[in-house]
Amino acid sequence: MATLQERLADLIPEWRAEKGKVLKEYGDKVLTNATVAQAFGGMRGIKGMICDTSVVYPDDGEHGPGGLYIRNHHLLSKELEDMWPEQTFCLLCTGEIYDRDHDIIKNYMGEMDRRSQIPQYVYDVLEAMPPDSHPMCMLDTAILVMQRESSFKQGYDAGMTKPDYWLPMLDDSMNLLAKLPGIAAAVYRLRYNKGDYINWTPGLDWGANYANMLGLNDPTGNFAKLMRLYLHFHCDHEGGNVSANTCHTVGSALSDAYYSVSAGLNGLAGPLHGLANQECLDWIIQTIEKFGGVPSEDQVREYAFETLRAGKVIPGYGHAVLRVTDPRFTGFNAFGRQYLPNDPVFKTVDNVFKVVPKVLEEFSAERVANGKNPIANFWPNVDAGSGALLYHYGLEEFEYYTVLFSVSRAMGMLSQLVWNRAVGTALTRPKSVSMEWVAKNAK
Ligand code: NMX
Ligand code: MLT
Repeated sequence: MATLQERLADLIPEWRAEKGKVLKEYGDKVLTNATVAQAFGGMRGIKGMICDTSVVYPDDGEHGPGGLYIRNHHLLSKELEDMWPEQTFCLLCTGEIYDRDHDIIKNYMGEMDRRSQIPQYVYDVLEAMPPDSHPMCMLDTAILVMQRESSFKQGYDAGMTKPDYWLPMLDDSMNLLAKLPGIAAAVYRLRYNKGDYINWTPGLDWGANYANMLGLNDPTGNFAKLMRLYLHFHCDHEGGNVSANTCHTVGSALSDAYYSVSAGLNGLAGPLHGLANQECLDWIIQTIEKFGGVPSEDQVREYAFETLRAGKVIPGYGHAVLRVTDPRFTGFNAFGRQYLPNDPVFKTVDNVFKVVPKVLEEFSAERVANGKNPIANFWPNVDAGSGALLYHYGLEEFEYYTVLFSVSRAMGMLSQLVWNRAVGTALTRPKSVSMEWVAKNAK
């Protein structure tokens, strides 16, 4: 039976040859010129790393619609419709789409069953944490504590050579992915007093297994459907976002998958990155509470300005790269329209979408008139709508939402780590300069 590892073993020599060719032909070409403003501005727009798993196009253009392309397929393209996360991970790793009955997927699902057992010490550590710990802190701690399991670390200590680095990285990736839904579900059940942990069900897919282990009532199976979609949509967003970039940097020091992914997820836990999904739903619910029901467009406008004038951001809007509506938002909206069109929280998200881009545009003009930066993007990002869907199915603990994002994003970070080990990416170490250096030399 063909396995993901065997397929990668065929593909990796081609990637290495391609890297050699690209370096030989274009090695001395300039990718980007960086300005002082960009160095102060979070390196926005600086092209300084290579990532093949996915690309984000800011706008619509020759490539097609703007947004996320997983291995050259637009997120909302026909080929990626109804994709299960198992297929997503294999696509991220290989660039190939396999049907669910393909040997590689069947074998991968068997590996998930085989590796899904969570060590008892992980539960012990989680249970010893203060009961008000943030679910993200619990998840990241659980991942870090499993570092002792790392095959990469063992191989490295045993003298493994560079061309083989990708093999234990893949092994660590599969071990971590198999355990993550169970750990994340345990965090939920422990943190919110939901009763006993629920075990992994062999033969059930990754998304449905996670849904099942959370333990919410799902008579229609639509929550499991949402979880598959959610895990597929959040999987990767090229290499430069805070979590992927952090994971990449930590991994570049040959730190193993446990250190690297845990580090990346600590970045995802920030409110300007993945934590925005909890903040978004909080904002939507506040709007409903303030106006005593689904707010009208005028009421949304009023509350949006109130938020902005209080010096806060509108969570779920704006993006560091995108300049169009995030296709992940569009995809979640389509799910909402199909399965919960009359849900008041979903309806509010829809009203917010009708109003907030215009509000941000007006507010941006005010900012500019007051000598501040414009807001670069007025459109919703991935976090603007997903919470309403989770809330509908009874997952009402907002603080937990970034954990769901994390379980998915681990696929992107791990596939990037495997790719980096396969092609032998170098230690990350950009050069910094001081303000004094700028003042002396920028002239
Ligand atoms: N509401 C209010 N102000 C905003 C918003 C927003 N939604 N988006 C950007 N701005 C402000 C931003 O704070 C900055 O102000 P200042 O110069 O005073 O610091 C100014 O506009 C320029 O920022 P941009 O160049 O438009 O955006 P940047 O690339 O720096 O940041 C985000 C991108 C996503 C961090 C920013 O749009 C934001 O804070 N959005 C709200 C939080 C959010 O939704 N984060 C989730 C991102 C997706 N994810 O899941 O990771
Ligand atoms: C992501 O999915 O990582 C976010 O949209 C943030 C980003 O791409 O910078």
